[in-house]
Amino acid sequence: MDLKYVQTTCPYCGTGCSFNLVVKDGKVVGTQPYKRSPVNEGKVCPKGTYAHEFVNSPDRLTKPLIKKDGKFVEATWDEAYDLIVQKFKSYKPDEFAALASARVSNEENYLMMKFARGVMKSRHIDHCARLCHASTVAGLAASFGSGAMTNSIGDIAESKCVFVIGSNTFEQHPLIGRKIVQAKMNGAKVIYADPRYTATARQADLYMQFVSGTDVAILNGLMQEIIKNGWEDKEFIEKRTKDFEKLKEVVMKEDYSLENVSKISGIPVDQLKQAAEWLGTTKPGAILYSMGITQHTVGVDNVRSVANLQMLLGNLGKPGAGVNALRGQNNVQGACDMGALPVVFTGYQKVIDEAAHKKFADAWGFPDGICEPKNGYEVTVMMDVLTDNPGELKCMYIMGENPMISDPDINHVRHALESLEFLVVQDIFMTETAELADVVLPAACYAERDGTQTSTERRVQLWRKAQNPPGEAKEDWQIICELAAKMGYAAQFPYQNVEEIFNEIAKVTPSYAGMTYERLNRPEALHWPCPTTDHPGTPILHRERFAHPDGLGVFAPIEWKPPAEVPDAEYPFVLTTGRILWHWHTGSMTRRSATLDSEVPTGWIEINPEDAKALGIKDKEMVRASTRRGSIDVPAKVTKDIMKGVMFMPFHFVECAANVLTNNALDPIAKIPEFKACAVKVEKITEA
Ligand SMILES: Nc1nc2c(c(=O)[nH]1)N[C@H]1C(S)=C(S)[C@@H](COP(=O)(O)OP(=O)(O)OC[C@H]3O[C@@H](n4cnc5c(=O)[nH]c(N)nc54)[C@H](O)[C@@H]3O)O[C@H]1N2
Ligand SMILES: Nc1nc2c(c(=O)[nH]1)N[C@H]1C(S)=C(S)[C@@H](COP(=O)(O)OP(=O)(O)OC[C@H]3O[C@@H](n4cnc5c(=O)[nH]c(N)nc54)[C@H](O)[C@@H]3O)O[C@H]1N2
Ligand code: SF4
Ligand SMILES: [Mo]
Repeated sequence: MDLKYVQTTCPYCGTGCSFNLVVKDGKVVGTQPYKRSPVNEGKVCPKGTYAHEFVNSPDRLTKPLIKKDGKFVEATWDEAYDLIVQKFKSYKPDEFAALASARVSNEENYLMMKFARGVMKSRHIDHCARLCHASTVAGLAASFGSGAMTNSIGDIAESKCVFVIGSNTFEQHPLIGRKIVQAKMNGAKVIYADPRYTATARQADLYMQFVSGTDVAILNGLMQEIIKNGWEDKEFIEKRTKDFEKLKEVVMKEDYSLENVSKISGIPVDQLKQAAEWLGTTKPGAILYSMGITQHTVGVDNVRSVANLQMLLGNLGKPGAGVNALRGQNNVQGACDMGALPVVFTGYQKVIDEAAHKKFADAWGFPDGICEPKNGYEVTVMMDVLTDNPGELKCMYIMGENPMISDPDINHVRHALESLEFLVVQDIFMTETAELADVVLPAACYAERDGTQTSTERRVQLWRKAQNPPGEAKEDWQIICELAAKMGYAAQFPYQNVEEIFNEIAKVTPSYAGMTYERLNRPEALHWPCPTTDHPGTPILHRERFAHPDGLGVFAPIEWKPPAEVPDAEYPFVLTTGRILWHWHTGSMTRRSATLDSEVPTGWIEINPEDAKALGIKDKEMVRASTRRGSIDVPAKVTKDIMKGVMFMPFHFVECAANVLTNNALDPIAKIPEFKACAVKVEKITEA
């Protein structure tokens, strides 16, 4: 049999595993281990194993679609482009907004950013990092001067004390979970804090269960105990940081005594004591965190508290240590690096910085200039502007995002998107968001193109084309280039292939400046910053100094604040939401993957047995869950894994969509919504 093997990088999570795609008769038919990847050494999780299954789904979009009289009709590319160009040209710059995508390559995110700012001259570009690690990007930049994961994945195995908080690593980053096991086998202590007893909790030496939304209190309490025992790293604090006294003033308050923290969080005092002792006396220690920390109205506060703890312990700039913010999507790190954010160009060069603005305007050479040097709207703010300030935003171009399932308060999102005059959605499937579009453009998927993506550990790796796209679908970068040309900017988008785009990125982005496709084409690829073509890349950040101009890390005094919405008589429980091993976000890919879908065919709400008993609810019974935003019917899962008073829902399933319920209250700095805590009630469904 004639089989071809094409090595590529996994299109799901930010771990950045590699595998081979098996190609038969020009079609992808399977995956096979690629053993030389230093990230996953030939292992993959179930999503990687079945990453071929959605590729040739009969549901793939194959032709452009134009909505006529409320129905989609097939169109030629020229018809679709002509309509889009006519509409796009009719709007003022800031009436247009673009959403880039953590699912597509660096090259494509860069082009979308250039399209929004250069062709449309709009300030408004963002993507799903807003819903994800926006708190990290802002919080770590304030503490360390750089908003990225500080250490590398392999390095976690070197740690002597691994503290995982608000990350269900074994389900959401399984091949990073493997490094926690390796650390454990090397004698490390593993501490885990999460409102749910998850797959990750099973691996922990100490598991602390607590009420969602109490992280700052817990972290402050741990810091107080560490300082009381003299376990802080005095030399590190003295030489490498500033504002320690300000931190001390807050964390040493009686409010954060272990007794008080125990009352707020529900964690027994002896467990907090044990955690503080291990953290304080077992070095080096690594912290791993993800959405449990970031998705709050106090997301930035949470992140800064994590940074405070690691600076206090001197756990930065060395192997086995670090603040490891586990980035979610395959290329969310890259989409941020490429400037698909409303405040920065590539490499976090600020839009409002005149020199940076001039640099990009000059490099791109648009004869009629680019967007103003002003910050644009975040995706969550775009939705609010659409509903609250009609007529300000009129047109959106969404590439590879599905906000109708993934954004908070879906009824609000529907209202927002329906109030647009013109919406273009570019996806690989007809999603709930695409249903609302005026024009839908069919894109190629990861297996159908070359390009680069940047994993959570800042490792820039190659995708390699294994088959042709279905029907008339095109690669995202080609679509953007063709549209730009039709808009009159062919000269600014002259690329023949993705490598040429990458070379332009390297020219304007200091942290990618030393990278070329040739250098990336090896199993270990390169970690940014990689400033020159002879630079080996940087697996560990902040070794000698932090990225602030004075080189110092900054402690922040943070007080605990409760979530925006807390339980009351009407909505007596805390609802938290998240993911499961077998599914991916809005399900567009995993629910079209026969194996993954058959493992877990629908959603549920987790309820503690005591709460279920009080509500008269039995396991697997359909119940009605309601918040101030809406109501859904969903099967109950009665389980001791969830704490009394708290309920959990995965958000992958359209038929019981958690985001009908969630609160779109935002962190004031990061503008991330509070997916991880709102107030809910659950009732038995009584037949009318
Ligand atoms: N299988 C799978 N893997 C994925 C994804 C997926 O959809 N499916 N998505 C990817 C993406 S984009 C991301 S961002 C990552 C996310 O990865 P994770 O952050 O690990 O995933 P979540 O399930 O959102 O949340 C993690 C944990 O936070 C806990 N939690 C809830 N409330 C709180 C709280 O108040 N404080 C704390 N400390 N914890 C709390 C939840 O119980 C949950 O176990 O996963 C990536 N990997
Ligand atoms: N309640 C709740 N809601 C959440 C979260 C939570 O924890 N709780 N987490 C949030 C987080 S962290 C995230 S990252 C977001 C994710 O939110 P989204 O990014 O909206 O979710 P995805 O399902 O990953 O959507 C990606 C879209 O890209 C499409 N796609 C895939 N590959 C390609 C491609 O190559 N080209 C194009 N053009 N399209 C492609 C897919 O079909 C899909 O429609 O969800 C957020 N929403
Ligand atoms: S851990 Fe993440 S990158 Fe690795 S195979 Fe699984 S989904 Fe893909
Ligand atoms: Mo995410």
